[in-house]
Amino acid sequence: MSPKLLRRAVEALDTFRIETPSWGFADTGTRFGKFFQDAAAIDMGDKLADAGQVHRLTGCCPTVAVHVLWDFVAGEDPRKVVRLARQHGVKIGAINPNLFQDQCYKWGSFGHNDPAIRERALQHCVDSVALMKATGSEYLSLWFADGTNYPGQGSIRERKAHFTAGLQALHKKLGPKQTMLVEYKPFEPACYATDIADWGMALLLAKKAGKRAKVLVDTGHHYNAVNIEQIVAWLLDEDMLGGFHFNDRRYADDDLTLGSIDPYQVFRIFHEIHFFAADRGRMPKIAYMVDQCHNEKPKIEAMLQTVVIAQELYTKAALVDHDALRRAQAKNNVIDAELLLKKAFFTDVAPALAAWRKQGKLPADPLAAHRRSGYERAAAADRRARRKALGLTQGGSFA
Ligand code: PSV
Ligand code: MN
Repeated sequence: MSPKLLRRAVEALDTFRIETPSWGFADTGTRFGKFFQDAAAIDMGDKLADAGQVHRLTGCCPTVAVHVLWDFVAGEDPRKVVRLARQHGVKIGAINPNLFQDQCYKWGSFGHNDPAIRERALQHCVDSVALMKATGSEYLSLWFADGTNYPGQGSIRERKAHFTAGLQALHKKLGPKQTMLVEYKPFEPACYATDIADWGMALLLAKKAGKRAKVLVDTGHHYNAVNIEQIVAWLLDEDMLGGFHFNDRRYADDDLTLGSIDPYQVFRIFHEIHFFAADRGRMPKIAYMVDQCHNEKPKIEAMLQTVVIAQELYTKAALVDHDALRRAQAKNNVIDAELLLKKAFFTDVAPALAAWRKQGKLPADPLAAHRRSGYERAAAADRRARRKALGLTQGGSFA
């Protein structure tokens, strides 16, 4: 790697931060069941300790996304969680309200036909904005499970109107430094019509809600063959890309570790961001977050794998020669244009990562350092004993 490229790669690494999700450290499963892990987090203290371990080893995960109902105890001072995070060397990141778990949401939350339920959902989000203030979080991350299962079940236009009104009302509650992210997903749990099914719907609703609403792209929330980087480029161009939930999938929203199936797609997403930044002379503000379940892999190892591959792919994408790409595009030189992307994708960025880690006094290999540290063994022993004492059978967790 030439010194010039190395510098460029290290600069890219300097600016890249990715948020881990609290729920990625606890036991998760499929709708058919859960397989438990002894070292999985039981409570918020464990989740933050695990997130702290990931940040200590990688140096690029200073914040942790939290899910309101899973991570905060009702009636308890949220600053307790802030202090706990600080103890573990991390901060609270995106606040995720939960509008899908309670029985009242059987027919929807913001899209429900009963105004009382819509009001309740809105109030939960307003309470979540207060949590943002208490925890110093910048992002309110909204995902709605709302939708219908059968044709004719609900008025699609009426539900759209409810969403528009609800998001506008919520937007009014945001402070000047707070952003709300609107996530879309075409399927699950609704089997017929999800209310915010794709990026177009999310974009429209966010635009109608107000200036501080942006779209969140969860890479798993697309049908196979959808060109995600094109969506990213369009959202960037509209100044409407707020953040990502990164994961990989072979079929649907499989929540596999990032880049395990298609690293080139992640590279192409990052390329669109770097290319946009080069054209505009500024890097857009984007919340990079992980949203994964990794049911079979050890939780922290899976998170480390994802974070490291994200760093690698972000760095590779920063190495595309934009001037040469513009020239190739101007001449409709398809082969050279494509080869420029491939060249960057196949560049070995290990020397850049090594230099960046050395400069930050980080371990050269985060996964190996984690394995050597004995953290996993100690966590498993401690959590096994605590589960026993708490009467939690089979490694169950509170999340
Ligand atoms: C829904 O599938 C989703 O992607 C939303 O972001 C939720 O908050 C998260 O997963 C919960 O695991
Ligand atoms: Mn998500």
